Amino acid sequence: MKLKSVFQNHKTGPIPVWMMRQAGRHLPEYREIRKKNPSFMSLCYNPEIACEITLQPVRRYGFDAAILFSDILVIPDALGQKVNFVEGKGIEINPVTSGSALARLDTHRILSHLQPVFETISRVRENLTSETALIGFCGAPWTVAVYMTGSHAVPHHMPIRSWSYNAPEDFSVLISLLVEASITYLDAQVKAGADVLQIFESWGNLLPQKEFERWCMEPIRKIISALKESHPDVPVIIFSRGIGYSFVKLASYCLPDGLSLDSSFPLDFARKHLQPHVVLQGNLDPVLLAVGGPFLDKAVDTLLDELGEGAFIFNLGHGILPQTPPEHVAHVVKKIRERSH
Ligand code: 1CP
Repeated sequence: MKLKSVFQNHKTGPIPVWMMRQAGRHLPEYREIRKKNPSFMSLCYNPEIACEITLQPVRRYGFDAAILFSDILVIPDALGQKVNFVEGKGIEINPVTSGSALARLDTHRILSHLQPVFETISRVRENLTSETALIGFCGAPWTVAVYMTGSHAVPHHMPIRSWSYNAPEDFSVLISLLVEASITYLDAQVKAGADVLQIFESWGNLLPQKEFERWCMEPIRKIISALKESHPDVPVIIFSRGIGYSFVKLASYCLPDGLSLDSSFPLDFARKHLQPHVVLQGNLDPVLLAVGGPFLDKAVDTLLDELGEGAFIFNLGHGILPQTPPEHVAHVVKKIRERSH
């Protein structure tokens, strides 16, 4: 398995490629399924359809990894906080913003509620060749909490920011609960057949350093160290965006096997200071992938020149944009295959 061997050997070879949010809205075959299924959450809980959607980009592009079709918000949903995706509006969630509201969350339902997701993983694994990795995932506790508190749509993300400053002890109960839920969830994903795990800390950029350490780094460290005890051979990648040099601390404190860099991260620094210690993934600008043309080719070349000699997985700096023409994706995959075999 090309993608796993990058972690095992930590050396050059053919560069594996996959793309964040590869299974979803940029693909006409996904949009076709979505038209017939108005509820996004029920797609996540339908193993037959979720398996098909997971396989679609692998079939079309020959990626080296499939990423489970699901969402980071199945965790709040499993905890009993109803989550809805409303077309044109985004995420609707009944927010939790105080210690007393936490009593409404039920941590005992994680495994039973998410059974269909584990079933999807087993089905996907059965349908992939041994060459293709299956990536399981969850949101990091802070990022999931941003949505649980309804802060994603509020200026300055005030609900979560003020709760975590005003009542850190109360807020830490929510974070601890999410640490435990994430460990249970990821452990079950591995048992169902996930080969690699990725933790998405999409909102770590909101925090000053001390708060980043407390609410992002510490919880992620706990999750990774628990998983390493039961699954030492399953690589864990952390995706974070907009955190700059905090990536260095994140890597040395949380000990992930891989770091997924956002598009703003300087490649020369990454090569010199991160790549000797950890597999790097990223970080093509998703906007450039949507735009296409000679600048896209140039950026792919630069990325391969800078990071392609070390332990590297080609990816984007964030998810594929829905308007991305599939031909641009196919073109980039072809280019990488030509340069690295
Ligand atoms: O309308 C639709 O069809 C739903 C669109 C969609 C899809 C296809 C959402 C809603 N989620 C997903 C799938 C998804 N989400 C996957 C699996 C498929 C794949 O990656 O190919 C994964 C890994 C995610 C992860 C996810 N969901 C993150 C972390 C990564 C990131 O992009 O930063 C986050 C923050 C979410 C929340 C989410 N899910 C969906 C939306 C619209 C959002 C909000 C994003 C935002 O805050 O802007």
